[in-house]
Amino acid sequence: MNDPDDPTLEQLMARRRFIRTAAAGTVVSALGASWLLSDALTGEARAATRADGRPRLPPGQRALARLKPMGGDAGDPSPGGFRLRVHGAVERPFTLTFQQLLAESNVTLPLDVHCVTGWSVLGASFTGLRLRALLERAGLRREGRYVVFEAAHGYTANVPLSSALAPSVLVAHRLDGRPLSRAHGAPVRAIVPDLYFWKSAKWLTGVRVVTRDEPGYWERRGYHNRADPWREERHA
Ligand SMILES: Nc1nc2c(c(=O)[nH]1)N[C@H]1C(S)=C(S)[C@@H](COP(=O)(O)O)O[C@H]1N2
Ligand SMILES: [Mo]
Repeated sequence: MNDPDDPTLEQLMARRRFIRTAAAGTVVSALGASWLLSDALTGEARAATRADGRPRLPPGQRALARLKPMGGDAGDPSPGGFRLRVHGAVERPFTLTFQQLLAESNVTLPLDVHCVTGWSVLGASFTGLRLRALLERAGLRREGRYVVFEAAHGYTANVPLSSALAPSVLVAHRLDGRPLSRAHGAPVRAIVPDLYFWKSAKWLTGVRVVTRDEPGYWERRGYHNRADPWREERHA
């Protein structure tokens, strides 16, 4: 008998083949069972380790194949109406149009996102520019401590400057090669992959550097101020 915790090489190979096929969508469309894909992705993610040594899947999360639209008060999705203000504790505040943001976009990165409700998507492809580049262009003042993302209808999210400057933090306008859909924040959203997903403001209108912390929309409603998924900082 095979010990289920000690699979044979053939079983491992079969499992890998299954995951590949499932990830390609064939098993899912054939069976119409996305939970099967989620099980496979979750199993694979649990075994994986990030370059920084942390597990690929934070505790209490399961992997989904694609982002779930989580709602929110949508803003104007038209690129023509878009403006992004970079302001606050910076030397040279400025405003970008969508065309200017496109012109400065220079990265497409596979990023993992982790929703506090328990789902994660691993390696979603986001296109945009690094927040760090925008902040460098604006010139951070020494007293800056936090970034507040400002979004349509008053939604905000606060992120410590040290996290906001990470090279994986993006101002993004494409997901998996296509323009962001309205549900996912069109035309532009923030992506802060290493904090719970509520920090990733959709329908982004501003990036404000502040000298004192300003808890955002969810942080004022009982969610954790820091939101580290590996410490399960879900609620305050
Ligand atoms: N402007 C704005 N951004 C937001 C929200 C929101 O309500 N308004 N919800 C947040 C929450 S709670 C989550 S989990 C993610 C969901 O992003 P998604 O709908 O693209 O999956 O967006 C975050 N960004
Ligand atoms: Mo959320």
